[in-house]
Amino acid sequence: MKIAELELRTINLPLVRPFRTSFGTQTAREVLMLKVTTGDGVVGWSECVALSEPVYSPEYVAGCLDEMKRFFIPALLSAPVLTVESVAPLLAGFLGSPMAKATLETALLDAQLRAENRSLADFLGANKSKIPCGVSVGIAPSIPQLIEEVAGYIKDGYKRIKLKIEPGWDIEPVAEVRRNWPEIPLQVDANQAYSRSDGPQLAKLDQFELLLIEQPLDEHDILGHAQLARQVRTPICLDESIVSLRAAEDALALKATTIINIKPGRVGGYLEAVRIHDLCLNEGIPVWCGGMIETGIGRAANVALAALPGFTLPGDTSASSRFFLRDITEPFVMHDGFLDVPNTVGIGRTPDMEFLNSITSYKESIGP
Ligand code: NPG
Repeated sequence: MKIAELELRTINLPLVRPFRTSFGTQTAREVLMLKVTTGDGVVGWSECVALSEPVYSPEYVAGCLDEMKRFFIPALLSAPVLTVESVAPLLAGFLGSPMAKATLETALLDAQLRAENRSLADFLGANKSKIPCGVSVGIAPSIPQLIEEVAGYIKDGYKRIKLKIEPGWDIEPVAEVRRNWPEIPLQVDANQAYSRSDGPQLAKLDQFELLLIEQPLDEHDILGHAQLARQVRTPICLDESIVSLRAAEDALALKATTIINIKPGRVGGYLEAVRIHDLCLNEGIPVWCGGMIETGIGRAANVALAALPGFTLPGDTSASSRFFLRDITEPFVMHDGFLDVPNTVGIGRTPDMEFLNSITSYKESIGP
């Protein structure tokens, strides 16, 4: 594949309601978007899942933009042969930055699949035409407000609720949600907010029959998660810690996790995401697809991934309306708690250019 042009842009989309987690409150989503045009004139799109600030992971929008322009794009443009499979090896000498690297690989993948007239779902090995949806619920200003928000999502049809927790906002909100909905599949996400000594506190969650506790401890604390897993009955699920296939292998071997949240951006792209899926399928480890408040571009690709056979738990693959009044693509609309897996070419979505241009804060084209 030859690249004729790469276009980078940042956009700003307001959220329908503030989204509070243990790492801060998001009121709008700044997204770094990439459009690639091949020598044959085929266009591919992707988005970078990094946030504006390095609070979820070390990556952030302006940093990703700089690395892409300074190092990654020149390396790809000067490669004698460029394929989707060669992106990761070509960039391997630059350390870290899986989200920026995934952005480049995914736009090329979209373009390549469009050229081959093939869908991403088919390419990845999906075996479902629709996927059940979960929803992630932020830390609320009060318990009654939390219950009201959750009630809305249950009415919308969501099949699983994930509550964000942190020290001081854990047992009580979980107990209240469980009391109101005794049967709903429920899980919690701490985004690294607890420490090794919090085992007894987290064990109090066992009474609520949760599906899992996600990333309670620091992303580097694999040993701590393994120790915690012996103190709580609820399964531990790692998110931030799983940055590669190797990280997944290590965490499983050390019994630090028994369920894995797969986010393609966090692991360097869809090819690595499928490798982690395959490993987990082989080892009988359930996986689910995480979300990073993606627009329809990133969501489309995640929905295709979530249709692979090992994704046996509902993901954070909510409808466009969960976060946005207006999405930049044809919106993802839930029917009876399910989203249809795109089955047209590439990722199956393209941006509405007029709307995209109207929310663009920066744009730059780079050619060979
Ligand atoms: O449904 O897109 C979604 C959001 C799900 O809670 C969610 N994501 O820690 O997993 C997370 C969290 C997140 C959001 C992380 C934005 C990073 C950025």
